[in-house]
Amino acid sequence: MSLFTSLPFLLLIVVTASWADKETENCENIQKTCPVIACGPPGINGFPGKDGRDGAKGEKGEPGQGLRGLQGPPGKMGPQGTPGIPGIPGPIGQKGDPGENMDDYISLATSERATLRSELNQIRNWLIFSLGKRVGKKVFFTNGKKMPFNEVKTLCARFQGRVATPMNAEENRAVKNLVTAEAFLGITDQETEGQFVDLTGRRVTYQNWNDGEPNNASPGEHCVTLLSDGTWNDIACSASFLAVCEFSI
Ligand code: FUC
Ligand code: CA
Repeated sequence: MSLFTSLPFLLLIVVTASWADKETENCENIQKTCPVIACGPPGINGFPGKDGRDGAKGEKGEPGQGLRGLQGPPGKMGPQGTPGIPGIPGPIGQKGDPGENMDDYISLATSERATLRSELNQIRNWLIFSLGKRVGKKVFFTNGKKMPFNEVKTLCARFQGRVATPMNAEENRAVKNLVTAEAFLGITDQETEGQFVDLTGRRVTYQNWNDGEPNNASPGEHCVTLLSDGTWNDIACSASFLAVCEFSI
């Protein structure tokens, strides 16, 4: 039992003893005044009384002498702070390399275009040399196939050309020199018998008929072929002859 907790108990003993002495004294005094009352031995001490009320709070004690505890883990990160004020502008940089001139691009593109045009011309010449005949801005080609007139029209159109239509003796000679068989020309009198027109509907100004032609032999001859000697004959459009196309260059 600590001194603090035993203090009330000791205090009680002292008070009780004091009280017992007073009783004895009183009794002796009474005995002196009253002979009838006899004095007995002092009674035994009573039980300790209840704990007293808590005393006033004491002064704060000195810091303890024990070992300091380990440092705890870091706390959670705090909220983001407000942005700082902008920094001062940096120094002016060094002068950059000179920009590429648009004129350089244009001259390069022009040069490349000229090269491509030259190469294209070369390829075209190879084609004409080996396969075609050229007269001015017109070139004639044949695929060597025979077919009815309408199929020749369709074939030439598919290749962005037209059925060969000689406009003069030179062109007529070019077609004659190209072919080795009778070939359709792009000339007909389908609209009006005897009026031969090209496939745009224009009356032809150059004609080179064989003797006795056109004779519109039965049952009707509304197309035209180039014969092996270069003269022309009117013939049925449903018959099959060589396909020759012309192209503008
Ligand atoms: C002549 C031509 C005809 C046909 C016939 C076989 O009469 O005029 O078009 O070619 O020959
Ligand atoms: Ca004929």
